[in-house]
Amino acid sequence: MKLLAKPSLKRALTLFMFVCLAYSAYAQAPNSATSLPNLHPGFKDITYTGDTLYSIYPQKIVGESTCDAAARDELLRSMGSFAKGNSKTKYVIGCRGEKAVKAYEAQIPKVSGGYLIKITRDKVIIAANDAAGEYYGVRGLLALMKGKRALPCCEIRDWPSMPERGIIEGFYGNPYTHAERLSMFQFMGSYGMNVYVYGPKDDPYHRTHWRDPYPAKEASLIKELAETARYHHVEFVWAIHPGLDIQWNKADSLAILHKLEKMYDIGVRAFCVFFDDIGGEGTRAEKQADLLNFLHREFVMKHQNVAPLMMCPTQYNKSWTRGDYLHTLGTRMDPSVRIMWTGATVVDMIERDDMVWINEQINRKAYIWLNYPVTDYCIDHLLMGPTYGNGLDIAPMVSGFCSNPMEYAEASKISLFSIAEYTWNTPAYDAHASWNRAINFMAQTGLDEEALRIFCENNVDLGATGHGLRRYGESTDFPQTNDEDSLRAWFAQLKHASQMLIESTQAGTTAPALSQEISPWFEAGRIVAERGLRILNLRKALAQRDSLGFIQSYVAYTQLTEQGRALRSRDFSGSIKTAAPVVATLRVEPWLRAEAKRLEKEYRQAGYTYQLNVFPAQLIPDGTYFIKCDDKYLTDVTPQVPGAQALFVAERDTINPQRQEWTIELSPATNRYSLVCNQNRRYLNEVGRFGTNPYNELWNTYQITKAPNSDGFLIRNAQNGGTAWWRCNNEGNIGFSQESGSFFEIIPADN
Ligand code: LOG
Repeated sequence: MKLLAKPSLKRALTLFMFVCLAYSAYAQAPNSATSLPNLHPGFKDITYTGDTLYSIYPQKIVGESTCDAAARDELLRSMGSFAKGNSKTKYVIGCRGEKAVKAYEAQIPKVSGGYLIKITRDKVIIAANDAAGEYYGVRGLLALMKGKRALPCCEIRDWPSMPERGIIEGFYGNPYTHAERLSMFQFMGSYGMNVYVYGPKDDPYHRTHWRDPYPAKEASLIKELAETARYHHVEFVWAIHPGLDIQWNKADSLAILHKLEKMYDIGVRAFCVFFDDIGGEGTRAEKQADLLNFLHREFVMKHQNVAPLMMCPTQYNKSWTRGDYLHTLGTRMDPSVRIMWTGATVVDMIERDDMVWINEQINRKAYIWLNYPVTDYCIDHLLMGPTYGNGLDIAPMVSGFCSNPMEYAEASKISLFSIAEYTWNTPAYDAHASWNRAINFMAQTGLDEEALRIFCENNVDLGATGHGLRRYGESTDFPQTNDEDSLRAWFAQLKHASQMLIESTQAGTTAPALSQEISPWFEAGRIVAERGLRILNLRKALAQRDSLGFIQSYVAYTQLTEQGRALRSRDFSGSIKTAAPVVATLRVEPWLRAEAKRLEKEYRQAGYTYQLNVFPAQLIPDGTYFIKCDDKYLTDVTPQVPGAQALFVAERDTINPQRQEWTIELSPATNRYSLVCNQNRRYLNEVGRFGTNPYNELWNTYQITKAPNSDGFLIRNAQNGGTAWWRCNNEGNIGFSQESGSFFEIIPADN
């Protein structure tokens, strides 16, 4: 921000008084329109001249009939909120090449969507690079006007950092509804996003039944989507996913061509072909490239106004790349075809090095498919935390950047808002500041902003998943200390915030779309808070030697925990995925479980016998055990070797007995058992090896159940390694079977 005039002292004083006066005029704006957007995403370049425009109301709009329709509608709609008075202010709005803005042409940013706003004491000029620029210019102007009755005279130049910015509806699960999509386009337009890739995995006409045309009703909805998107300057890209069963023959090439023709007929003008998450024949690079070339030649080139094609490759992230697949695409496929890319892994943030690598492989700028805040692989979580980790220097290296969101369209807008800011003004992006603005934006749906902030703070991490992404900044102010008062205050605050959110949902003051999506998580937040308060009561009761009070709080705690486990989201009939909402899982939930367990232990150790039956029955009490199969002992035979396998051996090790002694404990985090060898306290992981990674409860805890008709036990992997049963073979190796497991003896070692 720079000041143009360099005034003398006298002029400076006058200017100062002026600014004060003007400021008070901006500050008090009784009739400001609440529909005006926030100043977003922050202008790239603004220069103040020191003057003020006092009458915002347009006496005349030059270009009103020729300018972009959405730009005109926005402008006219919001003008009602400004005093008409005897305003003489003239507005001019136009595009490069038009007479009305000829004088400003040199200053218009030469980028699609770019614009110049010039405010003088009696004029407001929007001179844009193109129709999209007119629209964004109007949105920028309205943001500047928000809450004001006068405007500082200035010159603004603004343009997007990335050419294509948007959303890819590309998740597994319940696709968005028609209304959600329409609302999304409006949101996107407002915040400068211009691409919507339509590829919901569970739309049958996109994937499993890609050859079939949409029935008339669905087709008419898509027609409306394409039209509405266009009005908001959003390109509606329709994607087809033929890879599950495509045959590389003429008939299937034509089937795709015909489907695209049908979509063209209802108004779609941009297309994408997905080959993600498939195996077999469909994965062949040269065939995929030839198909895209065929569509480019026979479809794109033969129609007017069809955008260059896009495709999502099978090897869409670095960790999956093998052989010369990408090289084949990059050299064989027409250079106009954009190639999508999710980064170093499936779910990852994108940095400069990633872009350097991929762009070199594919001979073009990759089109980013960001798998955030999508939660189809961790559906119990909401991702409402700050969107951070993407490079601030990658804009020149991408051909586009789209975010794959959660199946909760409204809740996704916390992150999408930040993606919009990031893609519009990449170098200036500030994840935390943007997150705060996003919360402010969402609170306008009728939620208390501070309560919403607390809620979002506790819905940040997604837990351990096969994809590995973590978001560690969750519940950051949860007390590290054991201090009773601060813990109580923390849980009380979460309870209060959750209750406020629940109440505004019940009172119907919140936008129903949002509250329907996330109210089960509001409830989950309330339950976490209540459980925390009960834990503190347990502590107190124990300190006061009040066994009755202890048991009462314990029962209440258990009931609340069960209520929490019973919560469901999206469990309507026909729902593709149903979630069991969880909140604050990174730090608070493990703390609660560990405390409940610790307090139970203390209660028992203190010698109380009153109502021990309220505690969860544990099949194998925490302790040290031998684990035997076919009379052989599970043994750490190579304690020095990282990643070594544990083996079943026939002999007792009398020199290092602890190599056969296992500490078995029920993990409070997962409710499954961990197996730790007493030799050097290494955890056994799900492939029967001693991991060198730090403790990861999903990899290192097991279900142990009683084997039917036997004294033995079955051991079963829990998650990342699949759900296989342990099965030991004749050599004493741990193997895995989906069908049935071996029987294991688990014998206390201290008897
Ligand atoms: C799918 C996507 C899914 C996402 C996250 C791509 C290119 N494809 O692993 O549909 O939403 O991961 O689960 C994917 O990302 N496959």
